[in-house]
Amino acid sequence: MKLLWSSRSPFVRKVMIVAHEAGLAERIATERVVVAPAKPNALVMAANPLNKLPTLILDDGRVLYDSRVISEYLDGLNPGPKLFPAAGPARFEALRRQALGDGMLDFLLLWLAERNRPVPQQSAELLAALKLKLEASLAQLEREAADIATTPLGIGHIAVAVALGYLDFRFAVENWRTLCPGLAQWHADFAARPSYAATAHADVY
Ligand SMILES: N[C@@H](CCC(=O)N[C@@H](CS)C(=O)NCC(=O)O)C(=O)O
Repeated sequence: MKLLWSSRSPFVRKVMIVAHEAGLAERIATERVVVAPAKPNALVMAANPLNKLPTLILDDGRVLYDSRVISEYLDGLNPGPKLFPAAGPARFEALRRQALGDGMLDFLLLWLAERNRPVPQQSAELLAALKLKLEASLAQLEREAADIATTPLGIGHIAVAVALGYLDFRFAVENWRTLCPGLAQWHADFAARPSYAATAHADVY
């Protein structure tokens, strides 16, 4: 299978961490592509009308997107311990935590795009709202840090770790560790996993 891939994309990192944790990374060929909302990439568009990474092209030509769908697909290929709990409260807690990590990435990408506009065109109102959402999300995660540290590894952990990794990559100035000491401790442990080290972001074009 082939993954349309970028070392700058946190959602790509998320599915690659899943692939490593599921023991499937070597079965995935990666093709580096550059995407931007205002510059549709013809190769990506041919497979995914949303022009988004990650996009996974299966060996029989079927295409899967987005990171949630690809992650659950890869998890299903792994006969070992599951990253998506099968049912019940554990499943919905993992899915909610995934939604929180993914949602943080959604607003961080919006924030990055806003920050990259010429200063006179930037919306101070939007930037303030994004900062408020970041602080609220981090406060929520800090309240959950003990539970995150003690529940079995799942897709929620991976999504949260990727969001924190993206803060380190693009928003280091926000200094999230000072707000979240408990979360920082858990993240340091998670960052020691080979899957996290193998998927580190890089600004390669
Ligand atoms: N909900 C999607 C979000 C994916 C996403 O926003 N990907 C970004 C790169 S990190 C992208 O492809 N942006 C290009 C565009 O929006 O045209 C997922 O979970 O995969």
